[in-house]
Amino acid sequence: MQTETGQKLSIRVAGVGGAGVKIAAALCAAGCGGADIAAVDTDEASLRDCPVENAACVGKTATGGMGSGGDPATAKEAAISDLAALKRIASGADVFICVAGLGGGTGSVIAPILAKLAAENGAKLVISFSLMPLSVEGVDKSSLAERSVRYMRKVCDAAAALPNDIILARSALPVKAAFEAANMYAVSAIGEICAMLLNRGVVNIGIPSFKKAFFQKGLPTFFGIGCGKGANAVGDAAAELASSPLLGGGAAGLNAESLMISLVCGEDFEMNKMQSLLETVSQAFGVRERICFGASVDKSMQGRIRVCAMGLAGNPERAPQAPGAASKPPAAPRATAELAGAGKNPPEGEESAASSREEPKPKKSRGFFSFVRPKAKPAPREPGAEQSEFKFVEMSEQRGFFEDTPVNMRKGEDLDVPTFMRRNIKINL
Ligand SMILES: Nc1nc2c(ncn2[C@@H]2O[C@H](COP(=O)(O)OP(=O)(O)OP(=O)(O)O)[C@@H](O)[C@H]2O)c(=O)[nH]1
Ligand SMILES: [Mg+2]
Repeated sequence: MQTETGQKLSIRVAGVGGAGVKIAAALCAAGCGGADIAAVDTDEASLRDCPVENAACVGKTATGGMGSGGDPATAKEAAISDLAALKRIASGADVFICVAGLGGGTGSVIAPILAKLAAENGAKLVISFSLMPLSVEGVDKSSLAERSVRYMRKVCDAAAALPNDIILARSALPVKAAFEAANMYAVSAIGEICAMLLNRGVVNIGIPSFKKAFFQKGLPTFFGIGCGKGANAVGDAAAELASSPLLGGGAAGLNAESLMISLVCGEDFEMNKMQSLLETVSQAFGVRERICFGASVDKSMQGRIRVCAMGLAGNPERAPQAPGAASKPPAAPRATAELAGAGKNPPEGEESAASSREEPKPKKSRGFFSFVRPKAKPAPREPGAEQSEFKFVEMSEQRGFFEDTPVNMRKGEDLDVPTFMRRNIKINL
């Protein structure tokens, strides 16, 4: 595919932090044809094991080359000290795709910084894929991850959050294999986006169509996948997609505002079935406009189809992580035509028992990415002293490090303000 100026479209995928670097290595191994892969970390050892040539270890002075140790303030210091290296990675591509596991310091902080730098330095399309931490990893990580993903939504055209909780769904695979299998969701999704944009499909999606589907920044981006085979391939794939746990609770409740459908099918897949698939999927998501569609043929998919849906959710309450929705792990992803051709299909996901987990208690916001270190404990209260109602600081004063982003307003409500504050809900304990 070419840009408006007739130049070949360039795509760079940057893996950031431990998980991101592993995904970059997997993309490299799979051959994400035509896209240029880069890796960024604060941990030298993680990059040493990675075959990606375009790699940058940033912030050695701040971290000693040993990672941020889960500390966003250290990761921010690392980013600031090596801004030129980050700018180099973020510049020079028409499409910039950033992928990271969130919850640690490096991915949560440096991935959004890279996305912002890319948007400011000529990328026409900026997309992010974030793997959200397991809820058992604790509220600190999930709260940092959610702030990071909210920031991504503001700077990226599309910012998808793939919840490890749901993907891994108490998998019985060995830990390394389970993480690798989870990484293949990101590899698969990125591979398909690259295939669509780089003109290797039957029906291709260019940057303008992509932008039409992702017409507004700030809304949650959803991503789901469904597979089908045999006579009822269309019905099965559409049903699996519509109930994909990756969507965090079914297609209908998303109130989707837009939809990008990507189909990979065998050479035998018929036109009328393709039309029926499009109808069924767009009905399931309740979208009639802002739909874009891409399709590619993969010889190894004879009799089978795989359909991915990505779009903007109109329902702001649909969190990127939906604990409890993980009754069943999502359909195992298959790599793109090229990835599959390279024999790099991911391992099959396995069934697991329903897992009901306690939702972590939401943490009080300390402002968006402000990285304020916890204050010393307050002096004990005088016996009998009355406890007054805690007054939250105005949200406009809480935007912290990324305060330069526009306020995320929708239907008169600032979506960065937690619902209970926006709607003045008081919780009686
Ligand atoms: N799916 C998947 N998730 C991972 C993997 N490794 C880590 N994670 C998740 O990603 C989160 C962040 O981990 P890392 O990527 O190692 O953290 P980092 O960005 O390197 O941050 P620091 O090491 O703290 O500087 C973790 O809390 C895990 O939930 C992986 O290989 N696959
Ligand atoms: Mg790390």
